[in-house]
Amino acid sequence: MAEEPTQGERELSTLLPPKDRWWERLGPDERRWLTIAFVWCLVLFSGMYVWLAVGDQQTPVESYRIDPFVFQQEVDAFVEEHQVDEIQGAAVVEPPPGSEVYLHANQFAFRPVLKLQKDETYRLLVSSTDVQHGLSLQPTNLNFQVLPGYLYVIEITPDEVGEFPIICNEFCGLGHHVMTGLIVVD
Ligand SMILES: [Cu+2]
Repeated sequence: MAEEPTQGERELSTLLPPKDRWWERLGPDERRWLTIAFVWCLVLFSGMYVWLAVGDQQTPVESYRIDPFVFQQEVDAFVEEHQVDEIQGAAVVEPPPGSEVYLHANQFAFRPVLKLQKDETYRLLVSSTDVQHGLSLQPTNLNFQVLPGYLYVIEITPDEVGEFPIICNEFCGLGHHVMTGLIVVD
């Protein structure tokens, strides 16, 4: 019969490292899958830099601080100067090609409706005058945060003719689900 370890021996055994190899070696399957997962991590990680260089998906955006009141006044002046039509109460604006165009996000619409020319580069000046909104241009995958107090200048060059709805993709209140806008490219 083995002797019971004494109290002293038992205490000492918790302070010393366990003897020999106490873990089990990875099996071949585990080793294979870990290798695959690790290599895949490296592929995805380097993919970020590859797409940055060749993906052509970085939209140039500048941002500035702006007083919401000033932005509202600039939008009003812009609409007054270039309005050409009206759709369901919303002003339709046709700014000169290559100019600065305003887009105002406000509960619960993006104003005005913009008529742009294909292959012309515009500076899209976007801001909000109440709460945070999300500008999502459909069906392209362009998404921007729109915060009050900040002016975002997004350089866009429409390369397709058509109607491009804008939807708000940041919950902004009870009317969020009806918050839309429109860009028409001729
Ligand atoms: Cu919203």
